[in-house]
Amino acid sequence: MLDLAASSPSLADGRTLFIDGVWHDAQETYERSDPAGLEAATGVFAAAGAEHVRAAYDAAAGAQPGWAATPAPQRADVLRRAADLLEFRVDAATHRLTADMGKARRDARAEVLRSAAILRYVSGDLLQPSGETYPSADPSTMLLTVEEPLGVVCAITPWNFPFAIPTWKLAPAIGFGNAVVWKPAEAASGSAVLLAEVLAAAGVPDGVLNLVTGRGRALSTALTGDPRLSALTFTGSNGVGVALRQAVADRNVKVQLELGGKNPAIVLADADLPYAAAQVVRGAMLSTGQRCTATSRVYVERSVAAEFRALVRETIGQLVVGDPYDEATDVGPLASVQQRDAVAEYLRLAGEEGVEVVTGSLAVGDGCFVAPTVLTGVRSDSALMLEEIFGPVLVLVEVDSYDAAIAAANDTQFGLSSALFTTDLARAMHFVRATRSGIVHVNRETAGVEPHVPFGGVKASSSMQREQGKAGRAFFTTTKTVYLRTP
Ligand code: UN1
Repeated sequence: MLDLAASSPSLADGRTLFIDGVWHDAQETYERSDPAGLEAATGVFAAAGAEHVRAAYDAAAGAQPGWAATPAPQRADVLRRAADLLEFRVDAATHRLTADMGKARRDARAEVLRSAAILRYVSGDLLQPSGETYPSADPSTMLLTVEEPLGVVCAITPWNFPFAIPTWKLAPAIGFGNAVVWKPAEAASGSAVLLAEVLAAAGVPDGVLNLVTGRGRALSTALTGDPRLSALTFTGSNGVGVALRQAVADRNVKVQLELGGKNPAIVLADADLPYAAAQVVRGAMLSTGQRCTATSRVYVERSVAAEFRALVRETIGQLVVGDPYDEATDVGPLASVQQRDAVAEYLRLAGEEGVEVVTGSLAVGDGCFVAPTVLTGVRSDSALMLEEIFGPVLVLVEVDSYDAAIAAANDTQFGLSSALFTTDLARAMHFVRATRSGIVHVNRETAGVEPHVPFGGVKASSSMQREQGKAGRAFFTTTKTVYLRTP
């Protein structure tokens, strides 16, 4: 187990590479500042080079066989201890998460606790049945399957869920006996250091988890090119995801990509409108809209559109936007200056296209703050309607019928999550079948997931290798078929 006193990471001097159980610095560093007040520095991080990535693969490849041979109940204990430790450090982790990318404190805390729940789920799953037995055509043969780890896994994780997404990749990857090389997004670096510290202190052996902080673009060849790589798991943009897949396409590397979304909600005239408005606003605006599951289009039946608009405006008016460290805040800043600029570009386009602002503003606020904004009168071929904005921006569309709504909702390159608000059971059942998305909610917001069920999308949203639950287990393992008999 790591001796924390002798070797602890430091955000002050950039000792943030965790390789083979030791914290290292690097010649190059990068600094991060607090998106809530850009002048405040939050840490200095080591910018790993290709040599660090190679050392991480060396460590992972060396440690993996011993870890795979460790009995599953023992691996389960390590993950359960990590859950306990993370809960014990929930305040520090929450603070780190907010400092990294500005998530409002309540949501940040809930995310840290979600990570603990994921660790506990995987810990429990490790004691569930593994493999199957089958009847054989040969009466002397026993025919069975055993589940085996893949080997060395590379995890590349985004900044929008600095704890939850890495945990739902690392927990099953490590739990089922793989070793990991982990590259988190720069804007999640502080949280990554804390999570790695927790996993090490819980007893993940040296070399089984290796953290390389740094700049993605500079490291991608080293991360994807290593011949010891067995599986690649990535959550982030479509552009990067597709490039990563191409980088490993001529080798047998298992690939799991969770990419963008443009998630629709449909509100029918028979829905509970105040409830629907509250759910749609949550789905669109919490986490400042920076979720691939965020609601970004809402289709409302014309007969209730005026009432629904008024309810949405009123609900958004009640959101507390501001200091993410304040327990009362609902919506914090965007995660970084780059993210603010990307969202500002869509707002500029909205101005150029002359769309109507239902509530909010087309101007960015101070620093990384953008007001929760609802637009209407957007053309169906506008980038605002087609592309993932990843900010607190919702497009509202009036439709004549349920049929028109579902056709429009499905008319997108993405297919992650979708929602229908209705009290008509027949419509709800139709929607569950007809919506083209990996996740469907009836009378619930599009965002939010539970750790024990599969997560992922269809079409451009995913490589269709689901994460979490049994699907996560299936991704991080492979099956060996055993024909067993005596001579
Ligand atoms: C959630 O909705 O709580 O990057 C999780 C994302 C998704 C996770 C969403 N992969 O936003």
